[in-house]
Amino acid sequence: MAEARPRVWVSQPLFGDIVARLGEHFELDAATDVTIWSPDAIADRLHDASGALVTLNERIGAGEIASATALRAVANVGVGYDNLDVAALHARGIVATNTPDVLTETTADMAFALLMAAARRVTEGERWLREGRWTQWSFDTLLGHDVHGSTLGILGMGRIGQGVARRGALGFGMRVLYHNRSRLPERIESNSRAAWVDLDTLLRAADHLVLVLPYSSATRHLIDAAALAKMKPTATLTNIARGGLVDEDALADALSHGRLAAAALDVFEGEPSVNPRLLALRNVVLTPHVGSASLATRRAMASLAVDNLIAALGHGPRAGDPPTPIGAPAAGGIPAKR
Ligand code: 8YV
Repeated sequence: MAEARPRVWVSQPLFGDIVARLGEHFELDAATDVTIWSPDAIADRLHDASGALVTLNERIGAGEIASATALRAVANVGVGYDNLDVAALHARGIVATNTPDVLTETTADMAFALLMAAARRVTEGERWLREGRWTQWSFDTLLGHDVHGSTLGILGMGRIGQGVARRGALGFGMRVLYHNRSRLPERIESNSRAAWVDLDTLLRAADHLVLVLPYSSATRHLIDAAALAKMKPTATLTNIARGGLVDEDALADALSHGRLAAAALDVFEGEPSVNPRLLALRNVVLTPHVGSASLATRRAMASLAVDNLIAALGHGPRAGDPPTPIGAPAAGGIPAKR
């Protein structure tokens, strides 16, 4: 009798032709519909699985893997992996992987789209027009704030942050400041045309602040009322990283009292729920976590995750050597991102 093939679980529908590559090596248990998985349901799917390919929707921690005795690899589709308890996975000898690099430029593009939409009031203007409120052209309609020649502040200067920096410096003649747990090597600073400053200086100096750092208990609500109070009232805040970095109530206060000009948010603390106070404000651009959502990039992410899983489970040309494993979790501070 042929030996049963190892089973892998794919938590959400991805691209069928890419997921099918897993079927060459494993028995596939792939979701065919977008599914909200409870912790118990995740534990159930992992129970006799050798590998899992998951998205940010699925939290994989000690509880979910407790009875998954065959589990050897978890491949996350995404560069951020705050949904994985990496320490718990590593403690069990389970390989964890993510999808860096392939989404860098697409996500940096989106950061700029959001920054510009907030600064120049693009979505606010569109809503105003659609509401039929444009009855006559006037000189002071929807005055925004300039992007070109302004100061760009980047919090979290990993690969995506560097992409945002290059766009700002080369495309828009911006002065680029960044803050990161550690200062980057001079070569990277000079390629990104960016100068390191402390967090306080970054908050005070930025005309447009972009958050591109990982979320963890150390960075939760890093942008709180005190941080927002340091920002210029004419500044904008763009978040393409994780919603929990920002205290959304404090942000809503600042936006509604004119202490911050505008914000652009692609990510939310309780997503897909959005804080109703943010929904009610005009000076905030809201998008549904689509930073990496170009067709080519989402295909590249799915493909890299599949390569990682195949390799981590000992198959394919890189058997035993997945292309992008996640290392040991970083300790404290503001980690470099992505
Ligand atoms: C992904 C993201 O779409 O990569 C990330 O960290 O937030 C997004 O690009 C998401 O993680 C899909 O799981």
